[in-house]
Amino acid sequence: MHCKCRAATYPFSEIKRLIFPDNLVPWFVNFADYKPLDYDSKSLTNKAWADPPIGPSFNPKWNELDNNINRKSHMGNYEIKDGRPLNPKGRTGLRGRGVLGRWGPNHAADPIVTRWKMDGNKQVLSSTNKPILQFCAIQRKDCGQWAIPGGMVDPGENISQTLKREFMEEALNSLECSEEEKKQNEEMLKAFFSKGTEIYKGYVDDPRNTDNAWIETVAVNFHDENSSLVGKFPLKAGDDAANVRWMDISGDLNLYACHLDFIKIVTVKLGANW
Ligand code: RP5
Ligand code: MG
Ligand code: MG
Repeated sequence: MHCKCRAATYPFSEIKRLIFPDNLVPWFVNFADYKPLDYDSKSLTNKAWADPPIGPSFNPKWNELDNNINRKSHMGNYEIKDGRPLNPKGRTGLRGRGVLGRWGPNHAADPIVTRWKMDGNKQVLSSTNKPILQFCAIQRKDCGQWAIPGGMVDPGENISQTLKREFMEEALNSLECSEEEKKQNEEMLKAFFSKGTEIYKGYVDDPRNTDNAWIETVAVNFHDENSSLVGKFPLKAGDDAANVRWMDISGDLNLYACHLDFIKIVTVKLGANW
């Protein structure tokens, strides 16, 4: 859960992370030669959703709700060193924020929308004799990997709003459909998104994480048992999703960040094939 964020090259850049052995990840282990690059993407400049650089004029309330920005970590209080929050999972080989807007935790939400693979009845995989579960998967525009249609929590938004908004934007293309269509979808999905099961809350092993900025998420499963609700919706990719489809779940899927870990928890809960 802390290795994709230590890959050699930082996403969308030529920036090279420092590569070092796993035993030197924890901050409490002395690593005198640890001198990683310090990188803030130019894409952060003057963006309303991004913090300013660390400096005398920037005094956020670390580990608290800072106005409408949630700077608390799901993993408890993070340390501050040289004025910067420290990644609670340890060293990543790169200082700064990379492309992440917030110093410290960047809060996301991940809607894991599932249905059974059906051919009249639940399809069972003969080798495991377990029913095949499908989840609504999107292909990310930024890296082409398949993923859960998750997204960042907007300032002042609560998690359940983010879960539904991101699903609608990325899997139903709500940003481009008519107001009428959007209202219909909202109505139909209201009941479905009001009953979810929290699957995971905490750190995400995201390739964009750094020593001073990282992604945390709340992953919630919304299951359509007889495909009578969202299971029969026409999916349409939108926003930062290039494609969308119902994907059969199995242990050998190659998904973005640590999304497969979250999906596995759902298969265990629902007794589905893995
Ligand atoms: C992942 O990035 C989270 O699990 C979530 O799926 C996603 C949020 O970032 P964007 O999709 O907004 O880039 O770490
Ligand atoms: Mg999004
Ligand atoms: Mg997203």
